[in-house]
Amino acid sequence: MATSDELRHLAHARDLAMRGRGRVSPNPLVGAVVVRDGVVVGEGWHEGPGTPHAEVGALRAAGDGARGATVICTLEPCSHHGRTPPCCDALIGAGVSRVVVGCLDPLERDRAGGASVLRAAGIDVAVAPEDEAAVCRELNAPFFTHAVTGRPLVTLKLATSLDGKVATVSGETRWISGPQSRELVHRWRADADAVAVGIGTARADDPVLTARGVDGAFRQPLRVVFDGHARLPHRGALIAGAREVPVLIFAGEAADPERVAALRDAGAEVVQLPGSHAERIGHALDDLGRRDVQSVFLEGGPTLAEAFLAAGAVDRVAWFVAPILIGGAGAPGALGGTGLGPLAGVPRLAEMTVARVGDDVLIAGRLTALAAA
Ligand code: AOF
Ligand code: ZN
Repeated sequence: MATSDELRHLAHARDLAMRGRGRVSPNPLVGAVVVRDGVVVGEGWHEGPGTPHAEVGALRAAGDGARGATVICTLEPCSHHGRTPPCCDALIGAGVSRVVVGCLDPLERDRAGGASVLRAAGIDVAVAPEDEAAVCRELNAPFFTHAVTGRPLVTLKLATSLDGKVATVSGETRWISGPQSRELVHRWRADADAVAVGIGTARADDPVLTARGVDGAFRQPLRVVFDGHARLPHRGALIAGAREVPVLIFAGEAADPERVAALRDAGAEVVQLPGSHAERIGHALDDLGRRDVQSVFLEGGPTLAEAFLAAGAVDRVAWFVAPILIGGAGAPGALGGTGLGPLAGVPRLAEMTVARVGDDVLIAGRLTALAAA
């Protein structure tokens, strides 16, 4: 059993883990503290692939203070040689007497198992209670989703007027949500491994899809366009910067070979996928998962958003509602397509949260009973 003091240190270790935000993928965000006689003698967090793990950083900071101490870490210590040596060896070598683990690592199931290795070495190991473990897993929701399913976690972001529109009748889209919401969206882009849009939005808005105005170091997300017929304009903002921030286009097999070749010449990667629109979404997520893309931030438009929902491919929704009324039967709503089925079967948000962001309202939640399930 972890003590209440240890759980307090675990919360601090989660804060430390967040210092790696936006740059650790495909590794998890991890924080660790070394505590001796109730006093923190070392702190560590993971900075990114190839750099020391959080536990090793904390042990180094503690030096001799680690002998006989308790180490509290947000994720089960690793037992394997990856890009860096096993943390278990480091913990055993440092002579720690107790390790409190925030949550188990799904990847350790195929390894020796960090908790068992430590126990076998005579170290007392406690795993945090389920409610705390859930908070630790949430810190790395994309890492967990990818580890378990091989696919990225997909978050659908939408911004609509109060009457559910994403554009006026004349096609104006800028801006529906307010500046604070847009700032938050840039933070989320920086956190994501990939940002995706459909060809309709790419053509209508000519978006850049990079993260801008975000504090601290982060990596730009891969920019993904679902473009069945390879119609992305060569002179658009996405292609203009494709040699600096990569652009990946998912097209259908029937896309015009000349257009595909021209997009490749312009610096984009084009992957042609077989099957229907819905099947291609599944193939694209498999492809992204194989590239270690653990999170996709899906920014619309209405056709792609509905297709993802219809394919059961959305894990989370973040919906900004701005206090404006657009009106007009011809003004597009947030979701296009042919609809998500009878009311009894439509997707519904679970674990919903509602927050005020500037003048907007942000409704977020998880999708459980998916339409295609
Ligand atoms: C991290 N940082 O602080 C911890 C991790 O290739 P490697 O050696 O960096 O190993 C990566 C794996 O190690 C990762 O997938 C996770 O299972 C485990 N723990 N990883 O990057 C850390 N503690
Ligand atoms: Zn490790």
